Amino acid sequence: MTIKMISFNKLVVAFVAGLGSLHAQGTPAKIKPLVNDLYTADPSAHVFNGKIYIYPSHDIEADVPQDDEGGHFQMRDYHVYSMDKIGGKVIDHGVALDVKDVPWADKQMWAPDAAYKNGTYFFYFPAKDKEGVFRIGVATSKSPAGPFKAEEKPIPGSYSIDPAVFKDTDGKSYMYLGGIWGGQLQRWHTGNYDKTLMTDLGKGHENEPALSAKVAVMSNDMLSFAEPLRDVQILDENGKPLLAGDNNRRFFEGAWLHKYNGKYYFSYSTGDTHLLCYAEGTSPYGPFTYKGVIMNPVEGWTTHHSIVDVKGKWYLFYHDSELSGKTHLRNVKVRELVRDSNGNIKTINP
Ligand code: FUB
Repeated sequence: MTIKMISFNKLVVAFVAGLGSLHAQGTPAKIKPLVNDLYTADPSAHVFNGKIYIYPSHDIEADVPQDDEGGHFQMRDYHVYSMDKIGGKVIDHGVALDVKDVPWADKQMWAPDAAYKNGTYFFYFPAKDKEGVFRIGVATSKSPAGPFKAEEKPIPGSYSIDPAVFKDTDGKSYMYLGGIWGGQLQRWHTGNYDKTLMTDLGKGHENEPALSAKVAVMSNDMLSFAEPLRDVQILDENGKPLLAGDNNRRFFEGAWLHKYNGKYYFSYSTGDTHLLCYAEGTSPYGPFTYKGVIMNPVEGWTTHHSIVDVKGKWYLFYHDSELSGKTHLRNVKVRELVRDSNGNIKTINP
């Protein structure tokens, strides 16, 4: 697949959002990529000032061979996209942040997220520092579209990947983060960085509790954690922690939190089993009880999602590899999220 670059002056208009039509689950509907002129992945979507903003990774071909550590994901910058409505025109606001403008970062600008507080937009992103350790950075702007200016240092005490910030109805913001294998979460298992832990806890640990995503409430200025990171526990139907060997249900990466009808929904990717799953709880800290699959595997190795309320309807943003057929060159998509009358999310078969 060749990709065609279309650029106008300041704003680059991406192709019209290809939604096909948003049929209810079970009805075959062709969901088209939202952006066709760049490869995009890991879409974190938010509604700011009545507009939908998408904060994705920008996939590139760097000719680095594929490995279990995600060495082939060598992203160097971010673009921000916006739409007036689902199905509307997708506007590319250009480069919002480049690795060369982040003093502490070396490479691999992975899945980002954004938040707003008191007139400032905050852009959170993981990148490897000069020692090859993933940290979470923060950059700020007065516009949701950027460009963003990075802080000199990563967030103190941060590690691993995939930051996702949830603002609760009481105004408190929480950051969820973590990813195993290439995301290095397992290397922090003992509290200190252990380079020898490559993918997860390893053989012989299958019956131990699975590694957990982490969460911390953000400081008032949104630039640091107000407390040490805590485990996000996911329990099974008997109230027992999911086990490391439970690959179809345990957390791998790509955490997201949303609140619906007063309940907290923690959702995530199971990585090597390619599912998007969710668990439900009564506090943003958890514990969360495993509920089910949001989406079955897409084309490609990973998927990574966000869930957002757009004028009372809920949508799932995610990615697959339709445009390239290659696992590291992905494209973002959106489709409606459907629930039953108890709030349970209906499984999507992409
Ligand atoms: O895009 C790089 C990594 O792949 C993300 O950080 C993960 O969530 C996975 O989508």
